[in-house]
Amino acid sequence: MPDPLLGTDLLVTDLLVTELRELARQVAVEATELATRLRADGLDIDRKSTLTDLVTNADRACEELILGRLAVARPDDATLGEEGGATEGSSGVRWVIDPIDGTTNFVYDHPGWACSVAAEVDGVPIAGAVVVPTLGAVFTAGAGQGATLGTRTLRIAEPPRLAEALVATGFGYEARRRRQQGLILARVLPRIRDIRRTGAAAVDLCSVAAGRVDAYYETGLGPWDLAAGALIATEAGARVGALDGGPAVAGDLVISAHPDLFGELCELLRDAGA
Ligand code: LIP
Repeated sequence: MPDPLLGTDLLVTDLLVTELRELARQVAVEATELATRLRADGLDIDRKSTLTDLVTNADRACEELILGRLAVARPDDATLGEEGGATEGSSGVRWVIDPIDGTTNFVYDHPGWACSVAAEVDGVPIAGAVVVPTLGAVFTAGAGQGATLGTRTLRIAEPPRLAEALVATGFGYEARRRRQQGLILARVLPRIRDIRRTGAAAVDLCSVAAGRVDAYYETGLGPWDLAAGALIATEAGARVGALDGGPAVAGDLVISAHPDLFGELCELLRDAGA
């Protein structure tokens, strides 16, 4: 039966969202526990798109663990993982997985790396979890269910003026993109309170949801960086979208802020050349 909300053949019920949200939380927690153990044993480190785009044996092992758990729990679902895990499915649900978001932080034992797991239907995240072990933080959200940090319900506060906003951002791995991002930042920085560069998009989006920053923007994210954190921020009352106000698109400029700050930040980013 088509679902009026998503127009799919899959009926997205609150029961289904609850099941997917808890499964996302469970596998993300397990993956961060595995990552922590593997780091203690010593990592094998490789590079991907550039000299600074790292991937480790822990990234691959955690994605394998998550895919294995999902295959048992929900064998008919599709999957898409950052480290190459992609499988077709027949259920209408696709899992979007970043086994370690913030791999550079993970390699350097720097706080702020996370496991991000989302379940989506027709490209729309309906359940997700972001687990940040170095902060002891477990963020989850379900479509229409709100967002939580542990047992705390998240609801973003009224925003400050843009000039007093604390804004998170990040940078790509490719030199020319980093130069462009730096030029934009140079024009943004004088017009806001300050920036925070965490090094993991999923954590930045959860920081918007938890009021740890007032806004976030970044270009060049993968779908796995975005899926769970965008749902958590949205369910906490933030807006997540593109510079033109449309839906966020992986790879393009993604912006998240309180709805009353979103437009002003987009205008500043346009002025800055984004
Ligand atoms: C990271 C993103 C982050 C970005 C980093 C890096 P990864 O993903 O989550 O927002 O600024 O440069 O791309 O590569 O650690 O999974």
